[in-house]
Amino acid sequence: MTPQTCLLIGAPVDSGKARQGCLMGPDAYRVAGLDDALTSLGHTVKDLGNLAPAQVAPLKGLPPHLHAPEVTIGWTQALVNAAENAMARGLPIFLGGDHSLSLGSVAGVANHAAAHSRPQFVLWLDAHSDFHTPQSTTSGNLHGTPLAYVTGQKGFSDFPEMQNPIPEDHICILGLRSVDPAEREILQNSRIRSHDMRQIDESGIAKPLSAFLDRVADAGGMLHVSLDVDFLDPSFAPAVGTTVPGGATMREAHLVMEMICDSGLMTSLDLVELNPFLDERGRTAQVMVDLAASALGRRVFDRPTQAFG
Ligand code: EXY
Ligand code: MN
Ligand code: MN
Ligand code: MN
Repeated sequence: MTPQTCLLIGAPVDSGKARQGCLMGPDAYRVAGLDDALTSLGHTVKDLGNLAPAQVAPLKGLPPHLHAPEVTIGWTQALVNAAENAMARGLPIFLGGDHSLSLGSVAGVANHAAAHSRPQFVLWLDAHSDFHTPQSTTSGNLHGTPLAYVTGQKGFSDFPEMQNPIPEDHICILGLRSVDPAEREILQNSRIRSHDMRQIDESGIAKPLSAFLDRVADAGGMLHVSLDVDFLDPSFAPAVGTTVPGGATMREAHLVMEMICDSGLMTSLDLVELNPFLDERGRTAQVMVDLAASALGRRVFDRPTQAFG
């Protein structure tokens, strides 16, 4: 793995849902040793501290059931700027915070890619499709909306404009096992490559991932990886508010991250939805640090770099 300048960006976003706790996520990753784990792999690590949301005055006309929309909008503004700036300096790793941080992290990296005439791709590792709009969500939790926002779906008029929407066929979701009816309809009619746990059980996780990484490499693309704790099976990653049984095993997760590393394509990373309040002696934070390190070079044996594309 080519040594990188990894920029740790704390984004203690907790407005994407009602249950609080993700605000403690960034420091949990720091306590779990993310910096040292990456430094020991030969990377230069710069911890840029924690962001704060832009202040947004109460907005009229938003769907009344939305949870704390103005705060999430403020976070989105802060994260778009932070992501654009960070991409010019190295490989940003956004320390969540809940998945609504990805409204801004993905929008920002997409802006940077467009400014450099590079196509942006997104790998979404999640039990959920996060494809609601402010109108379709029944929970009112905006952490269930980032993929709809970044693909330019309608209904986000009060949010910062998604200037460079991600083409649907530039997105691959792995780990799905909880999709709401409103999301399922859109997903089935979209060009997003969605792979649920049944398909992964039937044909393995490497096959769809390898095909997607080939696609990114063929297009000379930049790859944003968004890792939600609930992609993993709750038996060893319980510290998340939206656990869904039947998640990826540690071996499947390691394989995904090591294939990402082999591809050399990852240019930015989200670590989201860790709620340390629900953790047992920090073990979920440790698992996420281990997986982040696996995407950046941690492994038992070096393999001949697999040619992608
Ligand atoms: N689809 C459900 C909702 O919209 O409330 C659950 C969303 C969970 C989102 C977490 C971040 O992945
Ligand atoms: Mn998610
Ligand atoms: Mn999820
Ligand atoms: Mn394209």
